[in-house]
Amino acid sequence: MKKALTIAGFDPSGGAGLQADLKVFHSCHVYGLSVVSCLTAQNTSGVSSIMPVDAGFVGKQLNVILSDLRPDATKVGMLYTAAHVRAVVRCILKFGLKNIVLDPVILSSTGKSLAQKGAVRAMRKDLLPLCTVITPNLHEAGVLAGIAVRTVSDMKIAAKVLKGLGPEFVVITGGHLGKEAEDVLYDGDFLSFRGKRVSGEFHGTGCMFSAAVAAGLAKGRSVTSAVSGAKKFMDRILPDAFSGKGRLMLLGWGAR
Ligand code: PXL
Repeated sequence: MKKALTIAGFDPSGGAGLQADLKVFHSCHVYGLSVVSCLTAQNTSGVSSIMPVDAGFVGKQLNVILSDLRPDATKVGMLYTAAHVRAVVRCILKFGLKNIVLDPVILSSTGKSLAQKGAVRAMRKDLLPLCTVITPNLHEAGVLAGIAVRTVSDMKIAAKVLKGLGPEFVVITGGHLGKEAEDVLYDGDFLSFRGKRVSGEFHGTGCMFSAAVAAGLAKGRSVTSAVSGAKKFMDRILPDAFSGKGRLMLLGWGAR
């Protein structure tokens, strides 16, 4: 059985973070391991409060699980503090983890900060160079690259800057582009993935997309094939979303 690890935040709505990742892993027939970095109090309308887990305890969870089970891929989601980033970096190096997918979570879809400035700096400097693939959205790509990203040509400029920070592949997701929904993959050459644009405001799409990429890598797919598979997975689950009072929620099992 192939295994994937997620390191992410706890979302009681189950639409983002750990629980969303586990649903995707399960749905992709990959066994899910999970390490929690933060507790959040949130619902479909937004994140109300964040309680970071002590970084030493994040390290403890990682050391204990990784000294037993070896993930075939690891997805890194919400890391709130620079100490969280350092704990993850130490374990990636100590255990020689491969197939690292980073969803550089910075802001929630409703605009709450999900990473301190120091965490973003540490991500850029210490975590990006260890990543197989990073999956920022337009806003995250802009913050990490230090430029405004609004169009497909901005995405291409940002992808080059981000690749220069060390990851093997950069995928900038274009779900917020407007009419098109084009994702740009860059590893020195560009590849574009166009998906159907589904109208609506969704919760947890970035989490689920990156978890699906990690599941694909865990199953031995190439990055290009894992990204294209994850895009198809999202196209399948988006139309089945249900609504809370706020954003639309994705089921995550990908079958009607
Ligand atoms: O979608 C970004 C995200 C990631 N992880 C957690 C979250 C959110 C957004 O709310 O709560 C735990």
